[in-house]
Amino acid sequence: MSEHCKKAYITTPIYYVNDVPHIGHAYTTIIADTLAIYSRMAGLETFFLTGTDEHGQKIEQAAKQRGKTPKEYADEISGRFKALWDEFDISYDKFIRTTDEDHMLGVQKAFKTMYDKGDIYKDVYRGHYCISCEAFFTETQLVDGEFCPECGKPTQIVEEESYFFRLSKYQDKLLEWYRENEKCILPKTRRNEVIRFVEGGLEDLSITRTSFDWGVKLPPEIDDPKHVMYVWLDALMNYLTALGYGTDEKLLDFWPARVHLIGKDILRFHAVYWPAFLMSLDMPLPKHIAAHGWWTRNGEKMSKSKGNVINPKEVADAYGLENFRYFMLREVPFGGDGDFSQKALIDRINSDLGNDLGNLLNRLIGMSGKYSDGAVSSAKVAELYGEELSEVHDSLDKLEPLLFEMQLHHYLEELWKPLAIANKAIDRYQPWVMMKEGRVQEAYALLGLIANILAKVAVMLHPVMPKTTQTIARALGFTINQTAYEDLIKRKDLLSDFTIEKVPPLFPRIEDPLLQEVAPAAAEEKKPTEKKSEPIEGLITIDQFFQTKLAVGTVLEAEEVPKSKKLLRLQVDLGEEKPRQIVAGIKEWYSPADLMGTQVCVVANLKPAKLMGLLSEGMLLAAKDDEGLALIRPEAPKKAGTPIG
Ligand code: ME8
Repeated sequence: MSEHCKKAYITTPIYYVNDVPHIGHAYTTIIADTLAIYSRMAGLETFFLTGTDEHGQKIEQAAKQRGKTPKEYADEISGRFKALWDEFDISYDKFIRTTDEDHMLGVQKAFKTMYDKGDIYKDVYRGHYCISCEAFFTETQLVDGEFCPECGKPTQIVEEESYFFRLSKYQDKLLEWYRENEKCILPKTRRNEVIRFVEGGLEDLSITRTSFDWGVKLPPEIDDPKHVMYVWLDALMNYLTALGYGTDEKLLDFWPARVHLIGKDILRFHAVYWPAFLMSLDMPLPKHIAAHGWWTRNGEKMSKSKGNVINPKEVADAYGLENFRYFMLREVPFGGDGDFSQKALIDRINSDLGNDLGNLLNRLIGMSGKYSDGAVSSAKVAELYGEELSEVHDSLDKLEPLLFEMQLHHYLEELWKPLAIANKAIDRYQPWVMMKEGRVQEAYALLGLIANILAKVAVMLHPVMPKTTQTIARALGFTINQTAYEDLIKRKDLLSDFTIEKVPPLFPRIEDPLLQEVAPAAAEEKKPTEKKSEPIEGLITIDQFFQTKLAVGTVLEAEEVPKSKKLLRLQVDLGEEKPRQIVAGIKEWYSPADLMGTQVCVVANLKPAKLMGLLSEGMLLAAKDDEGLALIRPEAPKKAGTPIG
């Protein structure tokens, strides 16, 4: 980071309120949070913005489907995003909503400024519009002449009066910006992609709609009440209105943004439209637009219909929020796609965090307790272990640029080198031998080296794992803050002498997946591990229980099995592609009409079996006593396929 840049304005996309937060949203937000914590620690004046995008036809429709007004609906979902970020301790400075009054005023001011400049004109638009992506496509971009190239849904032909932004006017200026600023779009491969797109020619952009209502109106001076603003103009402007643009401009000196963090899905909007709008407004351009890749689950795209969307809270609750943060940032090279699997997460926790970091601290606590009653000193560290120390500092020096160029996986990889140096030093110098041979000073200095390495690593890991690293720091007698960063990292000072505080192991080993898998592709992970726990007096472990996959099913069809006194044949929806056929011995107690449309509980991973020549792909849960049999059903209706457990 260059010295003259004392401010850091960091943003996430503002998330649409048509969906509840999932791992993808958490990923972007956690990266931004990491950068923000680092910036503050490094003494930069930092402003971290996140929020929700609440206008547009998509939201209007989603609200209608639920019998709510768009605002009621937006309040609810926006609240869920905010609540999750609060629960995740995300250190945002502002949570913006595009329904905020001052945001809407700011957007109107921008529209008027561009209009007065001659960059906006009125015409008629005819095009193929995808409601889901809120984007127009040309005939040639469509798939099979009809479907959206981004999401695959059918597009509509829309012909309407519209205001246009002269995007074409900015083509050359944009190309100049990309070419002169090698790092304006990260990773660099994405920049090449954008350059190719813009070189292909830019058409003017339709920036108002008359076909729906739920959006920011045009400025009163333009007086054209049937138009509302295109949701992307409204949304992108949030980065400026959050700083008070057009209303109370006190914070506007945070502009330009140091980095807009986004997913690769919205690169075109951020790397083409947004800088063009800014040029039209005569505002400086952001320093970086950084686009990360896509998360899939066990190799599959996540989707609501597959029921394999990862709920970040569930993962954080099971595995620990900070372990999850570390995993996401370490697992995938920024810009590349990442696959979430519990196996990969467990490996990272056990190996990187448990073995490399946690054990090192445990070893230090153990050895210093034994050799010196917990007293640790930095005296003689530089003298006796200067080579190790300088290698450690070399690694630490490389970190900051990696962080600000979004190479977070490299950052963490590099940060693990000092830990390897520390672990290697213990194995090589064997302090227990030193103690035996009476080389006490050397052994103490070695412990001092280990403590200093742990302290420095903790400081640089702090943005990724804020609380865990404070616990490490506490054990080592200091607190992580700007002073510690200046002293231990910038000035390469060593720790003051301290007495180590014992802390419980930070990363207990995890043997088996802690969450039940929903996707069948997860079979791989469910393989029993080598180390199986023995049943104690008929008890089973939670993992053994979860080997039985129970789910709520909806009975779509029911009929008697000819010639059978006992059996009914059911078609049961378990939220999968096809309903399951289940043949159940319940005819004595239920007629087909009793069952149609009702819900049942199903053992869903039972080996299929044939009953009277019919394949049965599951078993219903029921309770039977002297008075007869009763099916077990959910107390309130649940979506077909909802796991039980
Ligand atoms: O696009 N993997 O909002 P959005 C990784 N409102 N990241 C993912 C992801 C996945 N599977 N799914 C979503 C919008 N994301 C607009 C933005 S900004 C002015 C307006 C993340 O709710 C990723 O950051 O669809 C992506 O860019 C963002 O969520 C899209 O969120």
